[in-house]
Amino acid sequence: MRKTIDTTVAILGAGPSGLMLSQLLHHAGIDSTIIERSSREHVLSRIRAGVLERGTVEAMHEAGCATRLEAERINHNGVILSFDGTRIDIPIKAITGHHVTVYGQTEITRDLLEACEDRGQPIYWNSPDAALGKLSSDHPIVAFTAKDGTPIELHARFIAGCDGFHGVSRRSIPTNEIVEFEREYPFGWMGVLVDEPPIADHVVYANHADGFALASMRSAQRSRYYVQSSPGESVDDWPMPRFWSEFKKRLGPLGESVIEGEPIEASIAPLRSYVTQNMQHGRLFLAGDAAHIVPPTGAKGLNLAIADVRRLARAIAAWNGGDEKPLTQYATQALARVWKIERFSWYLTTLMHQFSEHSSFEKQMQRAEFDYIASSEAAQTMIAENYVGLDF
Ligand code: FAS
Ligand code: PHB
Repeated sequence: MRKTIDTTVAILGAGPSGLMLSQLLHHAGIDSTIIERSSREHVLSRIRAGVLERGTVEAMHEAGCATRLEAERINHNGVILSFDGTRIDIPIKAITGHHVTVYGQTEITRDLLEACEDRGQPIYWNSPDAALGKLSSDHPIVAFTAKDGTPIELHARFIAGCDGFHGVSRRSIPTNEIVEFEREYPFGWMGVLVDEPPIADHVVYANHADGFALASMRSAQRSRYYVQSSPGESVDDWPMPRFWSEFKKRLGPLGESVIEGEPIEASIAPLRSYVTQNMQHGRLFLAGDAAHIVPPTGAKGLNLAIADVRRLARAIAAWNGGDEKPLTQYATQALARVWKIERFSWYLTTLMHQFSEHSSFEKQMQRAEFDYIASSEAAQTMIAENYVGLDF
């Protein structure tokens, strides 16, 4: 027997955007129901982003979830770019007045999830078969099977597609209406998490003739390292001796202080830029990776997702108060900011990686851009104001 449940906002996905949206809506007095494809353990096991913009920290405060963040955060006043061993230290705080915050996405997800569970937020875990319907009506529905096998029909006022790039929400928009833009990069990132101290006080982005490397951290004792990998490679193609050799070489002099540790996590992620213009379709609103993907070079994916749901929560709260205008403006306003951040992520990815299809001229252009940044306050200001986060 199918069970019918009423909710104001049906949220697909218990990742950072879905959980943040539910928490912000709660603070606005609006109920929601979350449907998540995976298990609670799987969601909490994901190791992804590490650098937070000021807007993401503000959102955690608005959500009432910033206690651990404030206790454990690391503030970075700068970022380091390295090119064939030459480094530029960009003083982002001195330039913009803002710093960035190092605090892992895994912790963000945990803090939000615990706050949702503490107040009894309905979350249906292990529910992979959600199907969306009546999106053009005022009462859209989500039909799914709960973990115990009960068929459920969720009757909502809005559906929030926070189910990531491979979710069902964007795919529920008629294909003849979807407008999308995509660039797949000819490389991925092989990442490891090690319990060894970071090699520098700030995040290091390095371009070397043999490929990109990134040195980040999660705490004073835990580091997050990445190297550019080739298409089709898996973690098995990167035994640790190969990883350490490439990582240290690509970092130049900074690589000399690397302490090789046994990884507590290792994974490979493909890189792509993607945007759908359809961040709204009837009563379906897309947010986060469901609507757009950026290469992680600019540390923007998570921060963009949080900015979307911050905007969406405010729009639904305005609707609840009788003002529908913010909702009608959601997609246009969100996309205006998304495209600027897509540009920055593409720019930094293009500058800092080795492209097999690049001619010697394009390689010279990378070197010339790097030398210009080293010598130009204007160029460093562009990078700094994007890195700390554009105005919301
Ligand atoms: P998410 O993908 O995090 O969450 C979507 C949720 O929806 C998941 O829990 C999923 O299980 C669920 N879901 C999917 N389909 C569903 C369905 N049909 N029904 C119900 N639930 C469904 N960003 C950075 O800034 N820096 C990084 O270093 C970085 N590294 C990354 C590495 C990888 C491998 C990936 C995939 C992304 C990385 N990102 C990084 C980007 C990442 O942080 C995302 O921007 C961020 O997780 C976006 O959050 P959400 O929009 O919530 O999507
Ligand atoms: C990370 O710490 O995982 C990280 C930092 C900066 C990036 C991407 C990932 O650009």
